[in-house]
Amino acid sequence: MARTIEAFLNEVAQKNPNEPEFLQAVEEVVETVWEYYLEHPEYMKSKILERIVEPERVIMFRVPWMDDSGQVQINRGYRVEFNSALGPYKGGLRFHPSVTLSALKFLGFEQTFKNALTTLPMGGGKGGSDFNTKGKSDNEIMRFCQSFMTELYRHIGSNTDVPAGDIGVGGREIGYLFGQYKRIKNEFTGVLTGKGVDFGGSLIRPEATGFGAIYFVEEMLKARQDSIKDKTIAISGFGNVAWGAVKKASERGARVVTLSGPDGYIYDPAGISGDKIEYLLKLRASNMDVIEPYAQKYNAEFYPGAKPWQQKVDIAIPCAIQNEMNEHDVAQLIENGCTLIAEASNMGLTAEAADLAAEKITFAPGKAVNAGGVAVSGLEMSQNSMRMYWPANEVDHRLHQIMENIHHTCLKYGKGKNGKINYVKGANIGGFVKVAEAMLAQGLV
Ligand code: 2IT
Repeated sequence: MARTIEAFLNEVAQKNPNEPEFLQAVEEVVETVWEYYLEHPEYMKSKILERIVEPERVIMFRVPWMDDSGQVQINRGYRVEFNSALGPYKGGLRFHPSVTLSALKFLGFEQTFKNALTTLPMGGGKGGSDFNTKGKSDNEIMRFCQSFMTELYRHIGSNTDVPAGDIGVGGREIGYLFGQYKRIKNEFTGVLTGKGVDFGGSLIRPEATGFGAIYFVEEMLKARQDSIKDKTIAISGFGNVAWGAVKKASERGARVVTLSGPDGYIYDPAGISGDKIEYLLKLRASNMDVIEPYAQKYNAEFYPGAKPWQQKVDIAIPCAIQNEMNEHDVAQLIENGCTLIAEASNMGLTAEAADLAAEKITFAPGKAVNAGGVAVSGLEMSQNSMRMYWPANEVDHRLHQIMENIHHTCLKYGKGKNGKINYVKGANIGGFVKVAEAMLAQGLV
């Protein structure tokens, strides 16, 4: 058995070459739970940590499809079934050119602890493809989704593995994936979440990740006798997470002044509210993956090739993709007076950036901040099992309670003697304990 954390991490690094994102995620978790691990000989004896970093199953497959000009295209599909100690594998599908085995292993690993934090019965998994939705027609996206599901269907099921959306996979893609699953299996079941509300989807699921992130930020502010009202916020991305976060933040009286895309970012000092928020949905549906049209339409400033972290704001909420904020960005935000960073993207901060933010200001990690999305997916699974729908206010109320609860868990395991809350430690230990206890009880499997 590895005796030191260095030896343990070295072994993981050797076993998983060329997987930098996965190792980054493992290091962050192991560094914060190591002490707790050493204090629990029963975990060590059963090699819980050694087992928890090994996915239960990895599926990789070919996804052939034909584009509109009749050319054959080949992508790679994946499903990483990471951990089923707490329930069926659960986590999104990401369609993005940056998708690799390393990226999906990091996401599946994070998902395991995030799902544990929600307290709902869900294991951890993640999947997707290096398919780039940018510039694709609706028909091409449909054919791709059908081909992807033609292989994936045999590995998933409402009690086995329940995928959902992530970057590049929204309501439209989930609809096509669901249709193909239903056709092949001749079964109408809750095998995917994020479905349209007419065929089993939950109200509030599209809003859930962003709403949950703002509910969590409100808890963080409350813990220091502050509130979100009148705060200026920088947000990155313009997809589903950013949309929900802007919507809830503006409803709560905060002013969101930035959004970003791969082309740069927009600065809208008047604040993004009302019609401007719904315009994001149109931008997303266009498949162009650019934010510049927002600046033209609403007369905002556009900064090509730059990141929104150069603006002066009170709060920053990265909502785009992993490692989108580095330590220079964090230093600049702090210099401009920012006092809180909440990661709504999964591992949105580099390891150095996260360390700096946690040391100097208030920082909370993605697995706590963005857990609202998968939490409402869990509620969608419950509604599907019961074959009924809950009204929006009921789902929203449950989401709010879950986010408050996750904040409590962070306090329980992360509050230091000096009163400072280490949210990374709190979230990691909180999630780890739940998964570890279940694994211990289920024997050597
Ligand atoms: O990263 C995430 O938590 C998600 N993409 C949502 C996963 C889900 O199953 O709803």
